[in-house]
Order: sequence, then C-alpha cells, then structure tokens
Amino acid sequence: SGKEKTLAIIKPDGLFGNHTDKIKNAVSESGFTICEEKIVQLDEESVMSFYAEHSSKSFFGSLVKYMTSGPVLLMILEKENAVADWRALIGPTDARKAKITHPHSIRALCGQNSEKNCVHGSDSPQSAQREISFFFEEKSSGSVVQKHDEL
Ligand code: YYY
Ligand code: MG
Repeated sequence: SGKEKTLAIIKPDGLFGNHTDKIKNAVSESGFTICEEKIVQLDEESVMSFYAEHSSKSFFGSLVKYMTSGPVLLMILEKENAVADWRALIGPTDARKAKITHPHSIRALCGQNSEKNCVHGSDSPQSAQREISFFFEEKSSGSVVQKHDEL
C-alpha cells in the first residue's frame, strides 16, 4: 500500500466541451486527491517532447496540432494505485471503442475518437514520475509551458 501519484490531463476538447466538472466529480468520487492543478496553453515543442515516444507515428503531427489547439488542465492525482486506477477510469484510447467496451469510462462519456479522447493518464509509475516533473518542476517546464492566466 502507500499512496501513488499520476498525471491527468483534461485535453482541449475536454475543456472546450465543458466536461471539466463531470471529470472532476469522477475524480473525487473515485477517491483521488488533486494535489496540484494548473491550466496551461502548451506549445508545439512541449507536446512533441511530452509525446516523444509517438514521434514516428502517422498521427503525430495531428496530435501535436490538436494538443496545442487550446488550453489543457494538468492535474497531479494521488491515491493508492493511482496510475492503474486512473487508466481504468479513463478507459481505452479510442473513445469510439470505449463507448462500446467501457461505456461508463470518461473517454466513452466525453471523448470523440482515437485522437480527441478528452483525457490523458500516465501509463506506468515511471511515466507518471517523468510526466509530473515535466509539467510541475520549474526547471523542466518553465520554458515550454505558459500558464493560461499569464497569457
Ligand atoms: O496512453 P493513451 O493516451 O491511451 O494512448 P497512446 O497510444 O499512448 O497515444 C497517445 C495519444 O496519441 C492518444 O491519447 C491520442 C493520440 N493517438 C491518436 O491520435 N491516434 C491514434 N491512433 C492513437 C493515439
Ligand atoms: Mg500512452
């Protein structure tokens, strides 16, 4: 046991689609604590670095464009087994498939397809550590992320 942290992102379609309250309700009803949160406008460089593992995929350019299309809400979530539990709560990557196989998942309820899937969740404790420091440690995030209320 012991608490664990994971990185959650409400992506641009989640914020634009007014899904934030619904998602935050699911977060607290599922026992997560929000340790830190901020709304930021990501630039292309930060998205390319965040999603570097996908840089050779055909969808990469479109993903970068989408993730920079508007502000996102970054949240550090904490609970026991936070990484796996948040992944289970958001559901499969493709929101269209999620609507069939995991109809109560956040991606089924708020997402549109395999790109506009509304939310992000770290895929392992190692990824969570990297992603949390990427966005929340001054040194690593200061140059590539601008806080939305400072724009
Ligand atoms: O971890 P997860 O977000 O569920 O999926 P990944 O396979 O890591 O892909 C990351 C991100 O890339 C996904 O959330 C949307 C986008 N993407 C896409 O646009 N098209 C795909 N066919 C697969 C992924
Ligand atoms: Mg992933």
